[in-house]
Amino acid sequence: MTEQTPPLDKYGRSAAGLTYPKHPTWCPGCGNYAIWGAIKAGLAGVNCPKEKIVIVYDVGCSGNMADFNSYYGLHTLHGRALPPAAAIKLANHELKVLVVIGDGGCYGEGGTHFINLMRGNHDITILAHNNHRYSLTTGQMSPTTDKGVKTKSTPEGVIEEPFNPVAIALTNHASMVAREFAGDIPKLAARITEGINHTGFSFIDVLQPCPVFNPNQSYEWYRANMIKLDDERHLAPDKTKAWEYAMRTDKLYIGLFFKEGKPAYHQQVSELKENTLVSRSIANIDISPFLSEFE
Ligand SMILES: Cc1ncc(C[n+]2csc(CCOP(=O)(O)OP(=O)(O)O)c2C)c(N)n1
Ligand code: SF4
Repeated sequence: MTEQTPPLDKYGRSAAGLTYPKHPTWCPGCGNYAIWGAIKAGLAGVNCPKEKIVIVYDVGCSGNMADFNSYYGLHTLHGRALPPAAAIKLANHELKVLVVIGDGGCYGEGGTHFINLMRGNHDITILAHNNHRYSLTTGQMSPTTDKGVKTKSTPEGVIEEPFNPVAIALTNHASMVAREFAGDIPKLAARITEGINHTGFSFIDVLQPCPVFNPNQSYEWYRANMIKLDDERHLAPDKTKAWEYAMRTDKLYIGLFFKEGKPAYHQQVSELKENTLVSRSIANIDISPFLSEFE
């Protein structure tokens, strides 16, 4: 979709206060640039008209991508991107729905949504930008920050054990589970395409450098500490091997951990078998009996 630029003042601002042209506001070296590129490439690889794709953004540095994409989208509250994403899919199951969310929003504030939507195999794709920090709010610990790490909010080091997103996703029946690295754009783009094309809950935990608030986990650090999984070995519906690699702490394993075919949530709702909810007329629905209950 081509976006029309409105009349601008001498500072490049529109009457609505928006600045044009719109450039990313991320810090130099931020992993979000690479993930942004991978999303654009990955969605271009999906065999679906652009207007049938919706991106739901959480709040965070990652979610600020809402300002730079020309897809239909919804910028939600922190930790709350997943329920509207599932609702959009149920309202119009002809749409492809991608969620852009940080590790804080997905595994912290939105952790219960994450766990429970997986159980229903809702047909949405989750891209969790995992920089191991709450970065928009200047670098507090997040659920994935390693034990002992000193951050702004943990001056004596993190006390908790880290949240294990891949193991949690495997345990809670996600039908596609992967971890990828922001530093490999072609691989990440291909995984995003695969996730969107997969029918059911597809989850991609993306290792994302944040050079400002997590300088130790740099692009170089990740390259030295990652091992690529052999995709074919993990396509079997037997989860035992996937769990084994998800639980290992010697290295960070990346690639496809698990994938299985099973009906998605909307495919099991009889009401949705014929057509989409949005295609139905509401002209003759009388809601006054329901409203009268509140009088
Ligand atoms: C319910 C709620 N809690 C906290 C905040 C404040 N807040 C906004 S963004 C943010 C951190 C975002 O971290 P993350 O989700 O990891 O995304 P990142 O900025 O790292 O991409 C926080 C704590 C909020 N807006 N709403
Ligand atoms: S604070 Fe970190 S995550 Fe946020 S834009 Fe800067 S480098 Fe990226």
